Amino acid sequence: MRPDQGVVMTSANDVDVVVAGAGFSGLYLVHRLREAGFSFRVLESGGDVGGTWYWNRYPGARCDIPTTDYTYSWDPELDREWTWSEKYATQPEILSYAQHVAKKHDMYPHITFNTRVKDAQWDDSTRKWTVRTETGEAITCRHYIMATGCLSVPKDPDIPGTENFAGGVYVTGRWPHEGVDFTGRRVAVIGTGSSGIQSIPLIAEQASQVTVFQRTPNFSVPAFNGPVSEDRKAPLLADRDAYRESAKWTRGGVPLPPSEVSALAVTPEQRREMFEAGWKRGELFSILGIFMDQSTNREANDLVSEMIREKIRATVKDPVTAELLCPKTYPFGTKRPCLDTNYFDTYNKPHVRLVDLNTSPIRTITSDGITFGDETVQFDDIVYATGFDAMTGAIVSVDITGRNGTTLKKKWEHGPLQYLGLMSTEFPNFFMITGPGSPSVLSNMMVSIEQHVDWVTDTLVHMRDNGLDMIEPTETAEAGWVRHGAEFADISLMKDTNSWYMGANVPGKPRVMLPYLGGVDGYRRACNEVVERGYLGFSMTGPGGKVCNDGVIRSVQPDVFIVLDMMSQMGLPPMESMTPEGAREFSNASGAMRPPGPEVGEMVDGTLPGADGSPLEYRLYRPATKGPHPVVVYFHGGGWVIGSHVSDEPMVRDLCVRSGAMFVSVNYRHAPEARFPAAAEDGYAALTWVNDHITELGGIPGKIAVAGWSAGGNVAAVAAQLARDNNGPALCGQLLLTPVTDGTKEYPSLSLNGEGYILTKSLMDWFWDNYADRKDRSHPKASPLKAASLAGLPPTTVVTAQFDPLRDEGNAYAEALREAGVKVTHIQAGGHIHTSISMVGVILSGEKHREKMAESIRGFFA
Ligand code: NA7
Repeated sequence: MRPDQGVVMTSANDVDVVVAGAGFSGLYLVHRLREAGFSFRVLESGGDVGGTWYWNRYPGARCDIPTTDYTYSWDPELDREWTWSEKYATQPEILSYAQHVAKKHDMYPHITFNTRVKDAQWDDSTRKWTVRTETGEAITCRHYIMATGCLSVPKDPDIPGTENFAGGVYVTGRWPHEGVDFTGRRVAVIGTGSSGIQSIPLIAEQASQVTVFQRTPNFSVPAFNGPVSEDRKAPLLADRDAYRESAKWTRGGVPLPPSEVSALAVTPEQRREMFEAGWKRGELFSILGIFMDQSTNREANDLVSEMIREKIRATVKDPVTAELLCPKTYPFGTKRPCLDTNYFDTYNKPHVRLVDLNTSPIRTITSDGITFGDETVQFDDIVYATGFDAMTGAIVSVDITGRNGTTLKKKWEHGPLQYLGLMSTEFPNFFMITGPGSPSVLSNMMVSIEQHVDWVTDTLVHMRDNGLDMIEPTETAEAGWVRHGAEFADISLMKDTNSWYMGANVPGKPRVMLPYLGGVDGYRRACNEVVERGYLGFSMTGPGGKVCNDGVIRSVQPDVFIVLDMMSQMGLPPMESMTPEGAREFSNASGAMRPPGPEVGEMVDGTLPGADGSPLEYRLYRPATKGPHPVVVYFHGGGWVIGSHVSDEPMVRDLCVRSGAMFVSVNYRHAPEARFPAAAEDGYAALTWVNDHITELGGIPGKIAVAGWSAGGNVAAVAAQLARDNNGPALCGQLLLTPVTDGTKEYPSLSLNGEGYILTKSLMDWFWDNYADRKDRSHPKASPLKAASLAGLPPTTVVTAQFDPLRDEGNAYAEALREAGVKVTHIQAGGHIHTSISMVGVILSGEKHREKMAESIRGFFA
C-alpha cells in the first residue's frame, strides 16, 4: 500500500501521545515512543514522510550541513547501509533516506498521511488533549507533541498584485511533485535566501530569461560539492560512537574544533590565509567560525565580511551587478548564510538580470508580468523564494488552547514564551520538538532533533514510572529561560539584523530572537542539568503525587556563565590559600592576559605623596578629546591586598573613553604590610594632591570626583566622607562599583553568593583579616556605612551585582545615602558577579552597565 494514497492505517482515537509531523522528528518519535511502549498516533499533512524534504522540491534543493552529519545516530546500521552520493545531498536523496528509515523500521503503519491538525484543546478535568484534524477526526491523548519543523509554513508573499498573475506561479517551499520545466520560458525569481540561491543557477540553465528580484543580498559561499571526501568519512568510520558523541558537545552539532584566534590579533596575511583555508572547506560552520570573535565583534566581522565581498567581486564580471550582490547592511552570519553552486557566476550569463528592489521596488504584479521601478517586464512564470514564517509559524498555525482557555497564539503575541524551547506554561503535556528557545536552526538539526526527542520520551517514561500524568513548566522557570535567551541575543551581533531568526521577515511578527544562541553543547548541558536537579522548573502531578522543584536554570549572564565555567575547569587554587605576595603574582599574571581596553588619548605615569609622605604611584588616563578635562580620582579593587594603579586598566580606559573624563588611578598602600587605616588615608591624601595639582595635570579646577571598584570603592567612599568632614576638596560625585561598605555584618548575599562567583566569602574574609582588626571594622574609615551621618555627600552612583557577595552591603549603602538626602543613582546589574562589569572585551554584557556608569560621570560634571 502506498502511503501517499492517504490511507489511514491506524484509527485509535484515544492514545497516550499524538504527534503532529512525520519529518525527521516525527520518525524518531515513532521509534522512541514505540520502544517505550506508549500508544500513539502520528498525523502528517503531507502524503509521505520527510517533512521539509517532502515539500521543498525546488531545483537545487540540498541540505547545507554535510550529509554524513545530517543523519540519524540512533541506528548505527544506517551509517553502514546508506551511502551518500555527495557531500551535500539533494532533496530527493534525503527524502529517500527518510523513506528508507521509515520502511526499515516499519514506521508507516503508525502515520496517518494527508491529515493536517486543525486544533488542539486541553481539558483540565480529564487531563488530556483533544486533537482535531482537518479531515474531521478527534483524538484524545495524554500528551501532544508538535514535530512540525522550523521552516515549514511558507510566508505569504506580501507583494502587491500576486493574485493577478495568470502565468505559472511556484513557491519554493511547495514545489510541484512532477517538477517544472522552464525551458524557453521567461522566469522571475523573487527572493535571494537559500532557496533562491540554490534554485536560480538551475532555473537559469533552462529558462530563456531569468530576472532575479533582490531585496537584501545574501552572503553565500561555494559548497564545493562532490563526492564525500575521505577526510570527512574517516573519523566516522574510525570510531563512529566517539564521532557521534563529539557532535553532541559542539556548538553547532558538527564536530569542529572551535577557533581560538581573534581576527584582530593576526597579521593581514595570516588572516587571509586562515580565511582561504576556511573558504576551501565549503562548510557553513567552518566559514562562520574561522575566528573566535567574528560573531561577537563587529570589527572582526567586518574583516571577514569584506573578504567574502572580494570573492563576489572577483566572480561577477559586471561591477554594478557585483556591488548589488555584495551584502553591506548587516554583519556576516547574522542572517542565515548560504552555500551555493555557481550562484554568483550565474549573473555572468547574458539572459540573467538582477533587479535591486531597494531602488526599483515592485509596484504591482500584473496578469502577465511585473511592474517595478519605472518599467514593466513580461514573464511566463514567477517563482516565490520568499521564505517561511520560521520557528513559530507552524506551531501557532494550529489553534492550541491550553488551561483556562488560553490560546498559544495569544500567549505568544509578543514572542514565544517557553521553557527550554520544549514546553510553555498553561499548556500542560504539550511539547515542541526543536521549538523556539532551543538551538534548532542554528545547529545540525539532526543532532538537535534527537536530543529533544530523547528528552521528551525520557520524561514521559519518568512520569509513567512515577505515577505522574501532568507536566508543566513553572512561570519562574519560563521567565528565566526567556530572559536568558534575550540576554544571549543582547550580546550577539544578530539582534540588529532583519532576519527570520528575529522574526523580521514576516510583517507584524514580534521582533524576538527565536533560536537559542548558547549552542548545542551549552543547551544540552542545561537540559541535562534540569533533569539532574529533579526536573528543575517543572511541576509534575498525578496519582503518584506532586513534584515541583521551582527555579531558574541559567540566571547569570550568558557570558559570565561561560567565564565561570572556564575558570572552574581550570581548577585554580583559591587565592586565600596563597601568601599575599603569591596572590599578587597570580593576579598580575592573569591580568596580563586580558584585552587591554580601548585606546585613550594619553597615559602618564607619576608619583604623589601618600598619607605618610611616602610616594604612591599613579597613572593618568587622558581622553583624546581637547582638554582641560574633568577629573576622576580612581581607586583599584583587590581587597586592599592585591592590585595596583594599573590593575584595573582595561575598565579605567573604557570609562575614560566613554565619559570623556580624565582618570588618575592611584596605587594606595596595601595590606598586610600597611594595614588599616593606611589605604583609607592614602585615598584621601591622593584626592587632595590631585585637587591641588588639577590645573597642571590638565584638569578643570572644581571638576573632581572619586571612583573605585570593590575595596577601591571602599577607599573612594571613605575619601568622599573625609573630604566632606575636612572641608574639601568639594566633590562633584562618587562612583562606587560593587563597593565594600560594611565589615561589621554578615549580609545574606555574603553566604548566598559566597561560592562559585570568583569573589568568595572565604576570600573576602581573608581580605578583611589582612586589612583590619575586627575592632577597627566598625570605624567609618573601614566601613563607610557606619559613619554617623551620610548627609552632605556628593551625588553618588552605586553599582551592585546580583551574584556578588557584597551585593547587600552595596545596596545598603545606596539606601542609606538616599535616606540621608544624597542624590543616588543605583545601578543593579542583573546576572552579574563581583568582577564581571570590569571585564572589558571579555564580558560583553557588562558594557551597558559601564555605559551607564560613564553617563553618571558625565552627569557629575554637567
Ligand atoms: P529566506 O532565507 O527567508 O529567504 C527569503 C528571501 O525572500 C529573502 O531574500 C527575502 O528578502 C526575500 N523576500 C521575502 N519577502 C519578500 C518580499 N515581499 N519582496 C521581496 N523579497 C522578499 O528563505 P529561504 O527559503 O531562501 O531559506 C530558508 C532556510 O531554509 C535557509 O535559511 C536554510 O536554513 C534553509 P530579505 O532578506 O527578507 O530582505
